[in-house]
Amino acid sequence: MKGTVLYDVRRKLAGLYEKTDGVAVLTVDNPPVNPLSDGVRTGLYDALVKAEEDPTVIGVVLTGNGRAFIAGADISEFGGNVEGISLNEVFHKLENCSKPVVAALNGIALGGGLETALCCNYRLADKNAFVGLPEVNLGLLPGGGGTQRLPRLTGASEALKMMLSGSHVPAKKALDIGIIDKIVENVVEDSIDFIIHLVDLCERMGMKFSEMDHPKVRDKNEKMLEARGDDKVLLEAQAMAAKGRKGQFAPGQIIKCVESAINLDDFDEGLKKEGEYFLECLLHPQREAMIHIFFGERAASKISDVPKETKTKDIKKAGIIGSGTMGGGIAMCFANAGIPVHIIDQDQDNLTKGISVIEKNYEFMVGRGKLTPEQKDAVFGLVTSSLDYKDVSDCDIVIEAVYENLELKHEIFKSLDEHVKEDAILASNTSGLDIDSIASVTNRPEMVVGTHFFSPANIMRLLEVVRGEKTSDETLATIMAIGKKLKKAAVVSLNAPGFIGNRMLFGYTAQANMLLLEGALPHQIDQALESFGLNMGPFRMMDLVGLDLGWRARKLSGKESPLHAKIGDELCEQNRFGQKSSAGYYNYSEGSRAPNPAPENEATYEKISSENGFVRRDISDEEIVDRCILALINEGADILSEGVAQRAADIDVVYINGYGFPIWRGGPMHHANAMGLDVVIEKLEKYREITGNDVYKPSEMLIKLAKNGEKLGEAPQKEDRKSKLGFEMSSVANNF
Ligand code: 3H9
Repeated sequence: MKGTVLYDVRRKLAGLYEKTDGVAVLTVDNPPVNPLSDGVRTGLYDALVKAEEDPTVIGVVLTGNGRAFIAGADISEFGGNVEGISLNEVFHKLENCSKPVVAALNGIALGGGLETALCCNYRLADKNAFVGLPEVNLGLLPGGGGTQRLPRLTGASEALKMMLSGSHVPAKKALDIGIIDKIVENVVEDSIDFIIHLVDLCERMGMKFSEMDHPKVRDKNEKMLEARGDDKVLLEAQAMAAKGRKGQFAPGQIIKCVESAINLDDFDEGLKKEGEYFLECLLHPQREAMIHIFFGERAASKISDVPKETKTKDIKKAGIIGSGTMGGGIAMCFANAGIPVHIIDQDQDNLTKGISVIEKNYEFMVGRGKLTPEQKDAVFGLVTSSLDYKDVSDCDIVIEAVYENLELKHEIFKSLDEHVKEDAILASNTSGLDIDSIASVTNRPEMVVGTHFFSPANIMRLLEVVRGEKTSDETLATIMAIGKKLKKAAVVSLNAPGFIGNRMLFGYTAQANMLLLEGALPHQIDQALESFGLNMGPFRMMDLVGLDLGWRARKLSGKESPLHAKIGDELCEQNRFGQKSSAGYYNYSEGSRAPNPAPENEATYEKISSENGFVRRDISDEEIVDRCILALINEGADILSEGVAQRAADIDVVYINGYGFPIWRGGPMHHANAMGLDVVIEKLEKYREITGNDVYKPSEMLIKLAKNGEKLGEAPQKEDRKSKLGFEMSSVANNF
């Protein structure tokens, strides 16, 4: 029988433990994932004292209730006053327990959870358990001894890879690299037996059990001594951090900790160093920004006016219309989540091509060791295809992913409504068309929704969920649940032009283009914004997307180019469409995506500037960053005040996961809060005066919040959150 230590976050429940065959079994129970909240720490500490004091207890088994062993420190406690017993006091008690302690890893063991296990003498795991030190994703380092203990088990190189990537390591691999001792069938029972077996062993050897030595990770020095004097591992780690975690503070701190583990003779000195470096992370603004996104992503899945208990549909099979880049990528998302998916195209050649791209993507993953050939066969086997709409009739959701043409989408949705079973959801991957108009051609508008995936859909995490006027709660709740299953960061937007992301992007790229017109050059603007932390500057991005999209749309409509689009349109007249024509704002060599300067464009810039009355001037990097980022913030504030986004953090989640905004700045809205809204307004006014551009007219919401000393947070409550917001049919993307 399993014993229990019951502690919840609010310390409502008293601690207790139970004994089985002389073994104290302590079960952490802090649902849903057992973080080490104040009450858990106190409970664990008290239970260890009790087990030590009880002469009938021979050893301790520590496990977790539910799907987690322990998911780490309680993230919500960071940045506040931590009460009660500290984690490191608990770890000290655990490591120095006078009786052997076995960590019975029943499930998730992350961060402080794995660090807890590393303080135990033995680690047994269920085959489905996984471990990891993902603190880096929160702007932190493993501050419970993880940076000192993990390298002692795995070696510095493997430990650094784990800590810098924050990856989850499955039990089998954890066994192979030395983190756990054994994978077992019934983790708690087998851990109890393990202790009893140790007693037997002692008896057979004529030894007293109380005198038996049990291994401690802190004493394993061989791997640290081996690494001493060899800088290669640390240099590799620095290169890894520079590549994958550009601009982040915590990775460098992690490397310094491991350097201490390698070079210091005294384990406790290493722990002390870790404590100092951890504190620096804790106090760093990046920690607050990244934790804001951790909770922001989880909050985004909760829709304020959709009851928590809304029932969701079970999605057993998905259909995709269109086998192009988006359709193929979306199909992969479903297959990767283990959901069978059927793709329809109207053209056999397109379909064959699309399916072979999917297969190649999976083969590429096999080549990189991300999938075994068997796994590839299994996952690719979930993808089927045909030319007939009848073949998606049994799907629970069908997602249309064809090019952006409203008439075509109307036709497709009419067909889907006819062929697909009555209770299935019909979704459109539109990036800017009116979902209500699409829904209106069906007999089930309440089951129509926008699911805007980002390219490449199998890699990008953002899923913008567009809520139509009639979209039902059940449809929305189902899409949010499926988003989680597909491992997406799903965010709800009302059906309004540009939704959340593209509307903000429009203001941002327009300002980058204005800066070009006023005198800055594309590479200067790109470099300034990339130094700020964006993955890719706006001109590299526009070259990647293609300058011709907006230009063609404007030509078709006979509209004159707006000021900000004049230079781009002129480049298109010269057949400079971006990467696709090897020339745009930059030049590209055959087969390469690396941008090279294009000095031949400068005469065009001069000409267009002067034709439009601009005297080109030197523009500082500070002005570039300020103007582009302020345009994002101001538009974001309007989006929030209109209720298009539910909360400021949703906008941050969109911009980080879909548009390459640096996570360590917490997104544009968090960045605005961190700057101070009064400073934001001051700067907006300043640039409004310099440019005469109303883009910088501070949003009413910003003014109001700043006046009250408040921050961007929840959208104001609206009586009808679903109300339609004047939808212009032109896609915002056409305005680039
Ligand atoms: C650390 O350990 C520092 C130490 O080294 C040193 C200190 C000195 N705390 O994600 P889900 C909540 S840093 C508090 O939807 P899933 C989460 O907010 C920590 N709350 O489930 C959500 O709440 P709600 C290192 C937490 O199954 C609910 O649990 N550890 C924590 O998709 C369900 O979460 C990590 O970074 C926490 N530690 O994924 C692990 N974890 O329902 C962070 C979760 O109100 N956690 N919650 O929205 C995760 O990666 C995922 O949550 C996990 C489960 C994989 C565990």
